[in-house]
Amino acid sequence: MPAKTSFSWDKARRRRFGVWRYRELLPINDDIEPVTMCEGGTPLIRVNRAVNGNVYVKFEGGNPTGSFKDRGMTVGVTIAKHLGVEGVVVASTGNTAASAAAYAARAGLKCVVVLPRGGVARGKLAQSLLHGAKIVEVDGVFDDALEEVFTEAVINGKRDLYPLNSYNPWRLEGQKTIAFEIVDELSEVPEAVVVPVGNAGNISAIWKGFKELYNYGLINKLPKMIGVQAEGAAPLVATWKTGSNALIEVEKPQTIASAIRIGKPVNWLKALNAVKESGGVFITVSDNEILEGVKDLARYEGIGVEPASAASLAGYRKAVEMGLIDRNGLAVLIATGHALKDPDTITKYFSY
Ligand code: AN7
Repeated sequence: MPAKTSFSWDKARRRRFGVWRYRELLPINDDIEPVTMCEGGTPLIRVNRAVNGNVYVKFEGGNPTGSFKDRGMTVGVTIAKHLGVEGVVVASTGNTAASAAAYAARAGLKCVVVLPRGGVARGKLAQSLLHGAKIVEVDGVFDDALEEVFTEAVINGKRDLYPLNSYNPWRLEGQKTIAFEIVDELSEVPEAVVVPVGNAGNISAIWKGFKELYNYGLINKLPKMIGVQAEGAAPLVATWKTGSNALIEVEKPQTIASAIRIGKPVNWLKALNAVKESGGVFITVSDNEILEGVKDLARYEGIGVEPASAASLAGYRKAVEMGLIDRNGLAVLIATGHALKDPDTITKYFSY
């Protein structure tokens, strides 16, 4: 019997799902074989009830390990494998670790994850264990863990371990595909893209994606980038308010959203530039507003996100209230990670 459709489910076609559909816009030679799990291609879901307005959620919880980190990790681990290193190392508040552990496993590379002791949500820790990463815990917060990786892997030159934190440009190359998908799916450029900000890699990467489309003449306008931080972990908001280009660090960042409990964001300068250039803004939201966001996405929309991700809904509401973005304008909220990442916070605050 001849096939009824013209689809050819060959290897090449499957490899070109999600992030790798945009291979021409990634600076990677065609002869390099990607380490991929078909990440990206995540749902863009119309918001019906959580807010009035023309709003979509880009649900990055739909990625293979449940967060947007997979977009960067597929590219980063592809490069690591190509370089022939023995393994990879990351400092992480949890999602980067989970993603690195999974992609390293797939590539046959070792993986070391450096985590702030007691500061990582249980689902993420479980994923790192599941995929066989070596876990090193550091007393302190994420920023201390990152310093450890930077000192060991970069300064002391442990060349067998390739550092994959978001100062690694390959990660950002993968994450910029969020912008490509938004434009592809909506066939227009939103007025605002709202992004929870921790280390500030994602907001920088998404802006890079939009800028590339603009520079290639594929779009003729750009969105405002709205960066949202938790009140107790808001170095970029503090810096934004001064109007200067000197980062105001937060020594002891605190928020219920452990993913973005970061006081010294490594991509701070890129992110400041992205928000400024786009005509956007950095704003804070409280932990209560974040929890309201989690609840409303879950109960009005059926979308389960971890706390950090709900900062985008909380931030959108605030930005509209403050008149920073148009209530009727098209907006996309980046929901960065899945609810299952952080079962403890959910059972604590949504108990029966
Ligand atoms: C769910 O995993 O930094 O501003 O080590 O997990 O690009 O850092 C996670 C960050 C937002 C912030 N939402 O993104 C890590 C880590 C979720 C996250 C962010 C993170 P960036």
